[in-house]
Amino acid sequence: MTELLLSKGYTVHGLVRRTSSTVRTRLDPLFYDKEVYNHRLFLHYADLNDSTTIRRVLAKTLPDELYHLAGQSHVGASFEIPESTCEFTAMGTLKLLEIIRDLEKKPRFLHVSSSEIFGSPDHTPQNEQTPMRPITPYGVAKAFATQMVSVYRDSFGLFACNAICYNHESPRRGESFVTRKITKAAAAISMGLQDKLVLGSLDAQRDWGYAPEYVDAMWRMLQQSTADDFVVATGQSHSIEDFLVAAFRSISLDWQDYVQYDAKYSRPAEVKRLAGDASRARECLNWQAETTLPQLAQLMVDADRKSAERDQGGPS
Ligand code: GDR
Repeated sequence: MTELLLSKGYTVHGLVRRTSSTVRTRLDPLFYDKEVYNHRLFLHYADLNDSTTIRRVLAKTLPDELYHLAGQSHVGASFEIPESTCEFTAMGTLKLLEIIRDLEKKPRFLHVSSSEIFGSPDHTPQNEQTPMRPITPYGVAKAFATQMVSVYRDSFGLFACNAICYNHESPRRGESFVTRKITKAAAAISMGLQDKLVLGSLDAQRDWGYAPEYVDAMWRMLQQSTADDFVVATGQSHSIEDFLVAAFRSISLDWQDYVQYDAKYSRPAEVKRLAGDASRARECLNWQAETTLPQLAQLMVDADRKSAERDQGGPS
């Protein structure tokens, strides 16, 4: 998101959490770019449960647009830490809406919602009218946040939008999410650095797209004349096995020789099948997903191979 906004000439103020580690690998290329950091990109310490600090940063920086992508985003982990998931993902969003409501100059607000709000829907594909029926603590938190955005838009006139995003992946995906776990393992296996990959249930189907395309949709949403919600998805549902096949095909190996099951990666409740209907985004935003699942798997495996080679001291 930051890179997209910088490429469009924006000045970006990012909020980062204060921890004892200053490592922020995803931001490093921008952080070390002397023409960017502290010129067009500024970072501020803040936390979703620290309203005072966020209020102060917003009052000082007076943003035109606010993109809210923060929160506890691991669905499986939300069963272990439901309270903090709701604290950040649900209440954190409400706190932001409350702060914006009080600002004299109100920024346009984009909340990144999730297909998890649909839980086990009656219909496939889902669209903006599909009822929310979440079945995971994370999904419940996102449903709360999504509905609050709509309440603040209707009741207080905020320019506030929900981007109802289906799974969006890239080489920057966290290593505990299934796509990255697979591509990182495939890369390591192809280089003789790992000999197995342990996963949970392979039953679920997801609509996997490429993250840079999804942030473009988010940006387009805030350029509209009226605020609204949009499903952001490819429309194609694939099984985890499809992703395994694509990732291992790119290194010419058979995934079945390497994958093992461990119940610890299975969830107490599982969203079985999701596919999004992004027709409104196509019509109103002139947006559609381009990258296919095999392309996505290939580019993630390639990036993981390069990174493993760098770690090994080989070519980059
Ligand atoms: P998801 O993504 O829950 O859809 O949420 P994730 O990659 O975690 O899981 C996808 C599916 O894979 C199954 N699975 C495993 N998942 C993980 N993480 N690790 C495993 O070892 C494993 N084995 C099987 C899962 O059970 C699931 O069915 C993502 C997140 O980015 C959310 O924040 C976002 O809102 C939604 O996508 C849209």
